Amino acid sequence: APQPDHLNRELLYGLLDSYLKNDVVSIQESIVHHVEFTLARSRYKFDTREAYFAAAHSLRDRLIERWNDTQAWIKHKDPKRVYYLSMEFLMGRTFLNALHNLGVMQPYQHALSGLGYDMEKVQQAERDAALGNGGLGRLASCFLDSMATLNLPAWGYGIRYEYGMFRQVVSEGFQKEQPDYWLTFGYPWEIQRPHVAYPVKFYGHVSVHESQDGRQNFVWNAGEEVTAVAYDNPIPGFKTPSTINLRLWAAKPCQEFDLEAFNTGDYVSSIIDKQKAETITSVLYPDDKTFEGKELRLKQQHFMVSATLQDIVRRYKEQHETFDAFPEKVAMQLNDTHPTLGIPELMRILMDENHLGWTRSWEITTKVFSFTNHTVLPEALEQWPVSLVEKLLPRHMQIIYDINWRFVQELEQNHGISGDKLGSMSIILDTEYGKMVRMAYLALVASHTVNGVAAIHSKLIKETIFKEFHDIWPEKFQNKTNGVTQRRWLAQCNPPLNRLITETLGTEAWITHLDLLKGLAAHAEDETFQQKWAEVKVEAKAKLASLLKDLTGDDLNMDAIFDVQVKRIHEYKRQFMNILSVALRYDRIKSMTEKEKEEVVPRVVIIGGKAAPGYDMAKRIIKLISAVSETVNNDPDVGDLLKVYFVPDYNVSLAEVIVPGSDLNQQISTAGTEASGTSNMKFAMNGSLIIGTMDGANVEIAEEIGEENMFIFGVGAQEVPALRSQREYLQVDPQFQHAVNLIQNGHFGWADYFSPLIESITGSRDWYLLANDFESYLDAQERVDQEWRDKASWTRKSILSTAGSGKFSSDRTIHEYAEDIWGVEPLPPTIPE
Ligand code: C3B
Repeated sequence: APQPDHLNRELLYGLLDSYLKNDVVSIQESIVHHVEFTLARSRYKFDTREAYFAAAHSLRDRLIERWNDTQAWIKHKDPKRVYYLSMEFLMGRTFLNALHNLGVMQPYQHALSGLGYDMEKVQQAERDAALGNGGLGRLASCFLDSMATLNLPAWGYGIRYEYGMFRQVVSEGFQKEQPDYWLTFGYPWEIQRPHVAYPVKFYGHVSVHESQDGRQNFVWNAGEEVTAVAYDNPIPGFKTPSTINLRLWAAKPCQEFDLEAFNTGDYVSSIIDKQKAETITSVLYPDDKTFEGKELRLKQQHFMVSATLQDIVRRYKEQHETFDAFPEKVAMQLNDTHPTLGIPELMRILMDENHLGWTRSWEITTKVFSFTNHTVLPEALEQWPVSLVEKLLPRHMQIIYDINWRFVQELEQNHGISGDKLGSMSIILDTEYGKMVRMAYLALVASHTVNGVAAIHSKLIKETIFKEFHDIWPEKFQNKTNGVTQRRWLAQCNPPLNRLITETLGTEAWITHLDLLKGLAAHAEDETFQQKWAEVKVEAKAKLASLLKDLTGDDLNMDAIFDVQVKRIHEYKRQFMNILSVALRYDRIKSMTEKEKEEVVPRVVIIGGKAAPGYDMAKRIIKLISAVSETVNNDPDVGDLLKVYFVPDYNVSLAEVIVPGSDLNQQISTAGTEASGTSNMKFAMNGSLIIGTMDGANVEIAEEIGEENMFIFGVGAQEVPALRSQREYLQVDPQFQHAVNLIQNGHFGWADYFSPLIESITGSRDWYLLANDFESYLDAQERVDQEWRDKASWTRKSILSTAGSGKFSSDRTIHEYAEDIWGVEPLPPTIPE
């Protein structure tokens, strides 16, 4: 880029010598300035959405100055940096989070109300950035918040999808998917960087050239080239000026490549042809844990890691002459296997573009990557056909073969492994449909560390899917129990509880040191405190009730237990078991006398979540929930003793209302199937009691808050394999059979449509063991009702849930990653406030 002839430093520093002011008038000035000059609306007339955009731009200015200084400071200090590579970031809204983290909530509130705008409504004008499916993507976003707050020199890298997670519309009980074009009105939180752009190649062939020193040089002659353009999203830490970066890549047509094509006469077709490049980043794949071997998805993965690695290597080379220090300056975390192509890509960059030999390149590569596994479900494990990888990325396929060849040699020579076992550990799997690349094995071989996401899950991966690897490399395996950011999931989404906790502990230090919540336990028995706690819960319930009123027109019974299960719809998560028990509860109420009904504990059952568009069973489960809801909610015999709602389009912003407003939450996966779960942590923090199995992080939550303060039921993970093999001989519980009969007999209509569901839990087909766990589930539900009758006891448990949730801060998780895996240290920026 052209440089200025003469840089007048003194003048430049003088012009921008301090941070933007955060008094109410300065903020109002900046908002009105953006109304006039950024939005080009009249400052005398702008609506709530325009107020949001102007306020967002004003806040963005404040983020940018912190971002600039943080990045300059990190560059100056040149510490080891960590890069979090993820195909998903489920960010949700940014405005409120940035206000809180920058500590400017109050002045902005006053500034807006002074101008005539209500903060609550302004904030509602923001659309969610939903560039993720569920747990895995939301975890990545919580991690960014923690990395910034802990002052880590960290960046996130991902894709700027133009269509995020689809919008779910439920019509007549059926899920319909609608596109989420979230960028229509622009996204004020991103900064486009047209000059940060890299070519990304696809297809073509590899040629070999002999260099003068007799070395073979591999040259990839690509068949297609697109440009990756950076969009930066500043991520502010809480109570620190540290503002890190989430760099998302968008695909653009490449300008220089193949200019010849333009000169063949068909200029217009050439342009149109190039425009297709943009489709690479157009849409997020909405599959939650089912691997779909689509070529476009593989393109997305390579596109993301190729741009990212070019960026990381360029940044490193700006400050270093050789690659010697690369492993001391760079750590890369692979969020599941989705970015695993980064491994052969780094090898290619080091060998083919920087002329390092295989040995040096491999030594460097294996020191920088680490990888997280998020599921043991076999259908989720990525296996790409060799034929496809070879076609799309011919050079990478060669490198993967080479990696595998050396790995197999090592197994034979150093570990005495041969025969079938060699084949079972090979990165390349031979199947009847041809050869496949097992991405998890590639990631394992090249990473210095692999981790699971909760203690039970980390144990399981060592015993099952990665057993043979654990046998030879036990030291590679670690556990990093997930966490969530208490800033978003408690401090921001539940202001009344935030105030009560701060007032009780006498400090708001818990917002960065969540362990301090255990100080609440001392007040759990205190009646006046219990009273306050219950009032705060009622406030949060009222917000949830008003959301449901808007959706359905119904007024909720505020004395009812608000019983919530919100998460992606999946057979292993067993929403089906939940609705079966609801059907039974309904049937019981129906047969009661008026006198008996007086004893019933009222419930509002709330279920929400999206089904992958191609997941037929999950879609039928949604229809079943809707059918039960329809029958129950319109039955005058039931009144407000039982209501069932399916909340459409469950997303981050809805969760921020639903989680605080719940009394009870369901975490009822078959033991051994849910790697961790993270909503369980959010609910616990907000004083919602868990009914759940000993699965995922529930196990550690029980350790922290006490099993007696939860409603634990069901078989343990160790029993599951044996029970599965005996399914056909199971003596089915009569209540289970009765619930099944109700559905089968058309009590809720649609009997034929539900029959595949019924079949899926019958006899030997019942993979997720609904029949086995049902009796104990009902029993736990009975305990819930009993407990609710004793208000003081329930509230005590609610307090102890929050008090025991300190471990589940993503600050704790990130601290452990930084120490045990990345070897990066906090670098607090010294910026004048
Ligand atoms: C999820 C798992 O299903 C959850 O148990 C876990 O808490 C989160 O990841 C975060 O670790 N997961 C997901 O959302 N998508 C996948 N493809 C695999 C796991």
